[in-house]
Order: sequence, then C-alpha cells, then structure tokens
Amino acid sequence: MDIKLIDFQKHIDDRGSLIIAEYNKEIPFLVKRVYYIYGVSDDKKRGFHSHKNLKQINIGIAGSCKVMLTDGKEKTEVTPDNPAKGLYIGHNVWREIYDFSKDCVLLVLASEVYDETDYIRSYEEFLKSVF
Ligand code: T46
Repeated sequence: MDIKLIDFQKHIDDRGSLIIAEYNKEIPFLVKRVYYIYGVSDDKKRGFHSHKNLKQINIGIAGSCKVMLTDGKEKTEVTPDNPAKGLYIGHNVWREIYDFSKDCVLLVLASEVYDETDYIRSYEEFLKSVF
C-alpha cells in the first residue's frame, strides 16, 4: 500500500519547537493546496473515499484522530498525533477518519488543487478501480 510515515526536520530548543517539511526532502510532491480539519465531534467520521491521482500528507498538528487505510488487500490504522510526523497517502488508497479528539487539528498538504472528479466515494467502485 502506498502509505508511509515521514519524520519532519525538528529544531527544538528552550524556546519551543520548529518543525520543517521541504519539497524534495520530506514532501515528495509540490504542494498545490493546504487545508485543515478541526472541531469534529467524536461521533463523526470523515473521508470514505480514495483519490485517482492526488497524493497527500496528513499532519496531526494538535490532538489526534485515527485513519483507516486500505488498498483493497491490506488494511492498517494510523493515529496522526505528532506534529513532527506526516502520514503520506498515495493515490488509490481508501481512507476513513474517525475518533477525533476535541482539540484535533488535522492539516493536509495536497499535491493537486480541488477536483471532485478525482474522488472515488463508493467503496464498491474503489474495489473495481484497483482490481
Ligand atoms: C481527504 C480528507 C483528509 C472543497 O470545496 N475544497 C477542498 O479543497 C476540500 C478538501 C473540500 N471541499 C468541499 C467538498 C465537500 O463539499 O468541502 C466539503 C467537505 O469535503 P469532504 O467531504 O471531502 O471532506 P472529508 O473530510 O471527508 O475529506 C477531506 C478531503 O476531501 C480528502 O481529500 O483526504 O479530508
């Protein structure tokens, strides 16, 4: 499955922490869009889609949530809860996001501008697209 956890550059001193993610180092694509999700109640779930081309890095800037990822064969769960780590998700990976803590801020760096036609929002259609 095309996912990985990426360690960002850290500069930590008595003034606090400064975290860096640079193109061609930690970020393997040019970032064309940034968005963030927060204020999600713990009974709500998001995601439930894959992308045909888009790649992204999810960063748990504050709090935590859980991300279930599957390519139709393997399945794993990741908890973005560390602002110094990014969860890279390639294309053709189905994701479901849940168990948001009250203080969760999930930052997303995306390789493409928004395009609804890049989404597959039906799990059956997703399975047909990967097999
Ligand atoms: C993803 C997870 C982590 C836009 O108009 N522009 C945008 O850039 C985005 C991201 C969304 N929208 C619209 C589309 C929907 O009408 O905002 C509404 C909510 O989007 P969606 O239901 O796709 O939200 P999530 O949290 O389920 O998914 C989003 C991203 O769409 C997705 O790529 O991986 O966050």
